[in-house]
Amino acid sequence: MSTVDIDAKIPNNVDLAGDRRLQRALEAWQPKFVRWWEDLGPSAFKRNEVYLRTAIDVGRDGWANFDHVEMPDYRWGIFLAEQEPDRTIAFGDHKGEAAWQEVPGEYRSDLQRLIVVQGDTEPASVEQQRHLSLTAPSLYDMRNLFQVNVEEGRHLWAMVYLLHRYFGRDGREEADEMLERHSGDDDNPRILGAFNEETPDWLSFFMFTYFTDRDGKYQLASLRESAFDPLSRTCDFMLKEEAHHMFVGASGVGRVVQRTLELMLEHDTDDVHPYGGINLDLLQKYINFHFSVSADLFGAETSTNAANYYAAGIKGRFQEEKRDDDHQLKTAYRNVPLWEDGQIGEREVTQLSALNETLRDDYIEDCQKGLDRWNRMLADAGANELRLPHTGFHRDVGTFRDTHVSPDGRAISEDEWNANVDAWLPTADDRSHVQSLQVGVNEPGKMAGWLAPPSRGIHQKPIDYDYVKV
Ligand code: BYC
Ligand code: FE
Ligand code: FE
Repeated sequence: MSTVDIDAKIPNNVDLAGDRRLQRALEAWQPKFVRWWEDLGPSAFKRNEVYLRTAIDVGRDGWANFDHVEMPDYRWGIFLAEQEPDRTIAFGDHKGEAAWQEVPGEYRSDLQRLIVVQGDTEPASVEQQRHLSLTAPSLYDMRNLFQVNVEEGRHLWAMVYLLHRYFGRDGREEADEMLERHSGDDDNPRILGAFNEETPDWLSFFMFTYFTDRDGKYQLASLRESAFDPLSRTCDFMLKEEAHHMFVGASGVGRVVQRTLELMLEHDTDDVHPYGGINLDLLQKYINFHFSVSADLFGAETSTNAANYYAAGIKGRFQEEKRDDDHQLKTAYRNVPLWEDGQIGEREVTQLSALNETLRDDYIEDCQKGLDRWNRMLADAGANELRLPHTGFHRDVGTFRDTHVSPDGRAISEDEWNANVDAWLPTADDRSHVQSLQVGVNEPGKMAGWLAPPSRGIHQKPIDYDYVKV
């Protein structure tokens, strides 16, 4: 059992006190993080008391504490899941060997790169969401936003710990650069595309937590399989926190669907914009946008990077150990989409080279579950269903880059694209309608008119609890 040092300057269960050099280095990074949070973290309600969950342990019974805290006093800590004794590598060329407690020299740069890419997304999302507290649809929602933000901050700590502990001077430099790149910055942007988009309103926030945090879930689950045990253990624990981020997205979009249906019924119309609601076709456009941008995060359909990571044992598949195959994938095949001569086709490749596509498939299946739930509400009301667009739609990475594919999966001409794009992706008018609904509602229990209240509160508290003391 690792012991938790909860009162340390940096709460941790990695025995920081036993490694003075590392402790000093991380304590020197801490004020830079705090300054970054002050400058680019939440821009309003910065010092209000928020009812937050704080990770304090990793055990099965009770890993979190709920209490009102001012966010700058949140205890960002370093927590790795318990070490599994005698853990062996589940896949790749080193399958069956003992998991690594240190970084093998030959995989050092690949591992560092994966950790940097993962780490970079965490503060990026906080930057993207920094102004949303001004327009929270309720105190319940504002609290959820802040919960997501502080935990993304902790996820940055998780990666920075690995960089400092295992990657020496290069790692320390990378840790500093995490706070120097900024979302949307022309000169020094975040690494992955979706993390440079804006999250300007709460509908975007719910879509982001539904679709983009879900990429996080799938990437973390693949990294949890890693032969590099400290990475595996840190991702394992991050996934616990991640579940709430998924919930915020799924329940948030669900509440919008519910409210839209109420308004449609009440006013006997599909056009609820005059009544302060969000039309289903606008919701569909937001889904099209956020799904396609998030699908890009999985990389190209075939990838030598991904094949190398897998063969090396540093990044596996979703639920690697539950799969019934050789866990090498060099002689197993699958089809991947291929754009060829203006048509959507397929080609057969080794599963090893198609790992990004396989993870994207798993992700898409998971995305569909929320739509199925929302569609049950819509079907009950006799309304049209919401759909995930075809994977080729509006893609910027992989075979569909620079092509035109309709949401229903037809290869189309540029003219057809231009004639329809306003019906498929949010327009400036759509965004300004959503913007017009963004009003901060800061009275306990009160909700903005464009979404339904949640079905229950957080941690058994009532919906009208003072989740943020204003
Ligand atoms: N934007 O070989 P390919 C989260 C680059 S989200 C820009 O297919 P690979 C969170 C790629 O780097 C989870 N560039 O790529 C969510 C490569 O460049 P080089 C984040 C892109 O390496 C919400 C080239 O294109 N974690 O936690 O197989 C809130 C060829 O591509 C993009 C991870 O991503 C893009 N979208 O796969 C908070 C896990 N896609 O080598 C947090 C770690 C590809 O030619 N990262 N490129 O220069 C990885 O596993 C891989 O880096 C990727 C890319 C899956 C992202
Ligand atoms: Fe995260
Ligand atoms: Fe997240």
